[in-house]
Amino acid sequence: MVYGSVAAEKIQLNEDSLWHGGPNPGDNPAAPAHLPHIRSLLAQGKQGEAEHLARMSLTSSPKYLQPYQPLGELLIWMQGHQGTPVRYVRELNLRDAVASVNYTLGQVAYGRQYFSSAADQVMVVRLTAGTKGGLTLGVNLMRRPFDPGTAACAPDAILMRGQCGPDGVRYAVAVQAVAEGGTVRTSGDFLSIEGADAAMLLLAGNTTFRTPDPESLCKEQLRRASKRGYASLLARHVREYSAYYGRVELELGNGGEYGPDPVSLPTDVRLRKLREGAEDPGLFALYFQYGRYLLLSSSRPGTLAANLQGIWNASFTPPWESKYTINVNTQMNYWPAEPAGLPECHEPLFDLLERMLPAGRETASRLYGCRGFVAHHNTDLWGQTHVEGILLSSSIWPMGAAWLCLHLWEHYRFGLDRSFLARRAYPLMKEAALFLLDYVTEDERGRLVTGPSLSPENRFVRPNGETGTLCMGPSMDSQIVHALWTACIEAARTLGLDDAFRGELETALAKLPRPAVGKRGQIMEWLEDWDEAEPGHRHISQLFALHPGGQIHARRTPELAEAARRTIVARLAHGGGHTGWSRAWIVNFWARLEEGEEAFKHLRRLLETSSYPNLFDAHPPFQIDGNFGGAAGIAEMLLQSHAEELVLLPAVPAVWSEGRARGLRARGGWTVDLAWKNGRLTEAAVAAAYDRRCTVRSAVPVAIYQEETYVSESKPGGEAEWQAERGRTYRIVGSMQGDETEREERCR
Ligand code: FUC
Repeated sequence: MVYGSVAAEKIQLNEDSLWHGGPNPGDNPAAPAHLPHIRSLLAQGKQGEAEHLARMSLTSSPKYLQPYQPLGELLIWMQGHQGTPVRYVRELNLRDAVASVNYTLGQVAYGRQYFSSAADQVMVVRLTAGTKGGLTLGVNLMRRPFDPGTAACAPDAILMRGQCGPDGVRYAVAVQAVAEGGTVRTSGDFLSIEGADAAMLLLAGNTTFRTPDPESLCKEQLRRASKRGYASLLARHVREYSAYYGRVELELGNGGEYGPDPVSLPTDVRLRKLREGAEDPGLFALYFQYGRYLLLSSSRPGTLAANLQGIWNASFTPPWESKYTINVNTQMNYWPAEPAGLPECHEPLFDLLERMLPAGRETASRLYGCRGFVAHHNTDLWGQTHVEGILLSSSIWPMGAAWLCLHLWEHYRFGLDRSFLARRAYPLMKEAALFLLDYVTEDERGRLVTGPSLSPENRFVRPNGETGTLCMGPSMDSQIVHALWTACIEAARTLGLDDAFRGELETALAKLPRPAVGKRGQIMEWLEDWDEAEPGHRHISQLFALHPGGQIHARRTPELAEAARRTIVARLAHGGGHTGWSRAWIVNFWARLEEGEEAFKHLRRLLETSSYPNLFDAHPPFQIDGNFGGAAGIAEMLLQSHAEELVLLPAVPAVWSEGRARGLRARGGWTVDLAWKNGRLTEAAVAAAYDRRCTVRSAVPVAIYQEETYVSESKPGGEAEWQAERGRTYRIVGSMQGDETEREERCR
């Protein structure tokens, strides 16, 4: 995090494995003895008694997860920097992931560039001055509390080390200075650069989570990087990063991510104008690409999964410990990974699942006497799975692993990589499905229900006026179980495995409660048509089936879609959507309902009311999930593929009347480009990665060509279909019927 101050620069540091303390499991041993009784109390409506017993026998206190913490701060003290700077610009270039600060002070132009290189595993800061020998500065590391401190570790380098809590990871962070002209020396725990023309600072940080000797690794990384020199480090960083970033382009109306005029219209001004009512379609392209930048920066193969603040946490006691909240937040972080062309960024989440598996098996067996893999609403660096905390509104919810496992399935659906399905996805999905098979019980109507569980993190009002949290068969649970069992059945069939298990799942699936419509025309949040104690609640868990699930579909299940619409409207009427992530989820809901204007209204509100000037999402406070949920929502407005067909421009608002997207991904191995004008699709391209049937739907009739050869066209009022061949790209041309100007323009 680059603060950009002129005289005393502060760079706030994170290393993703720096979590306080160690694992601290807390499966309550009393659970199995009381589980049947809790279930029967809930079935009898004895809410208070059930909740008391559940608290005593399922939660454990006080075993909170430990927080994720910052690595410290790098401080740069500029000598002789007095007076007011002019021509100050601080920027982040999303296309090459380089931040910079430029200003002029006393007639001298100063510049700084900053980047973190995945290629070389160091952070690089380069400082330049417009006069020869014009740079004199001091550098030090702000100590974390309880650190033994920093010391010189070479004539041109300092090193800080410590331990993150009594049984926590040990860490080291080292900084080396390289000057062009001038001199470098250490003094106490400072680095001093004197009379240089330009200078480079290299920083490396490591913990014992990945290496037994973080100190040596830091020194080795610095040694290699300093041998390369700045130009080579920059070129390697840009090449590595832009190979991912450059896969997708998006232009909306007045521009791409740089907007019409990025210099005279900085982001804070664009946000302010938006709040004042201006239209700025390019700002949403920026928000989308910013989400991709953030995911690329916080979640790459080999890193840890992005937590509540990604890797941008500045606090030692961060909100909700900056951990992995897996009743929506962590999942939301990964919604854009596949559609926005960054499937590799999904991998750390799969690593997390694999880390959770051993604990998840133990919790399943100790707490519930079940086989398979369970996790509750929170996890951390260590992959803990126990019921965390004693807050009933969130804690006793055994669906975390199941929902996360659906991400494995989504990764497969997009890329169709069979070996991934066989090796990584299916084994984990199967364990989570197995847990649920053992865990569900049959109610008096023969339905298979989860429980004791809850609808995150809402409360209901029973007909006798009693409020409660714990219940049997909350709707979201049934929807997640449905999605996971269905996915497992399909995966097993694809892999030609586990016939008997598949049969068991099929039988059980038939007894699962389906999304149901309640007395207010809403999707019921619980198995019974209870009222919500908090009707404007930020979680809208009962609409999992609409997004990210697929049981509710805009056109195929119109009654449920209508009930979903009412559910959102009712939540909003009571103040819903007040957190950034909740607003972002609402964007995705409306996009799935193919309501572009509604989706846009809430996307706009996400920027207007739930974004900081640097576009970070505001819960408030800062939480990264809304950035990712918002970016995913934009992708969902442009292209959908959750129901075995590609829907082109399903929810594009009138203010994005013109636009162009390149490189979006769709389930089935398709890569899609789109262009539209006057709100209507003009042309699209679908690249096939497999020999496969393709179905395309769009509001305007289309004709399909392969090079110049006609392939197919839309059936009247419906979709177009054809047999695609792997490696070929199909051109989809929107009909120009009724639009004379457009026809003329395109003929020209
Ligand atoms: C859940 C949400 C909160 C917050 C927290 C991290 O508890 O209900 O709004 O996002 O996670």
